[in-house]
Amino acid sequence: MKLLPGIALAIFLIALGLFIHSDVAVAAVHDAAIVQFSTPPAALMMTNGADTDRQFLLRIQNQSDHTDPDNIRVRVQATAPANCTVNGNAGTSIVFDTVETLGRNMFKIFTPSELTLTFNCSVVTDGAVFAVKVDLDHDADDPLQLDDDDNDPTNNSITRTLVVRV
Ligand SMILES: [Ca+2]
Ligand SMILES: [Ca+2]
Ligand SMILES: [Ca+2]
Repeated sequence: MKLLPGIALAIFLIALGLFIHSDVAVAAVHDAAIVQFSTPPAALMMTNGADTDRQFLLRIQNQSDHTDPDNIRVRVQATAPANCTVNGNAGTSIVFDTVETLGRNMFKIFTPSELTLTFNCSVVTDGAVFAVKVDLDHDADDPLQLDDDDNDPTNNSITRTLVVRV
């Protein structure tokens, strides 16, 4: 019977498929990553009450090992020192918030024109510090900085600081 080897092969392939889709298979790696967060020079020359714009460049990547795409929430949070604001907000505020859908190994670049922040101090204090923090949330389902879906959270968050100079 020439049919038998074909049937045997079909059974083998079905069994292989069941194995791959069973819990025996290695769990997928889920990894959203910040691969670049470029900042302007850390010194921020300011005068009382004047807006100072600075541009940032952010590059993220889906480094998961599974082929189905992931939603990745990208949030940028700024913290202004006393007497100062970022984009008009005092204290800590979210200044950028979006969700990107990325396939395996795909990058997304947020250009400086998308990530321009406006710094202002009514009273400029030499040495005052602004902080700008990026957080990624794999699956876009968790509160800020509380992502619980990523196998490598070390590359999901990064903070840059800018120091005010008079
Ligand atoms: Ca990650
Ligand atoms: Ca999440
Ligand atoms: Ca979650």
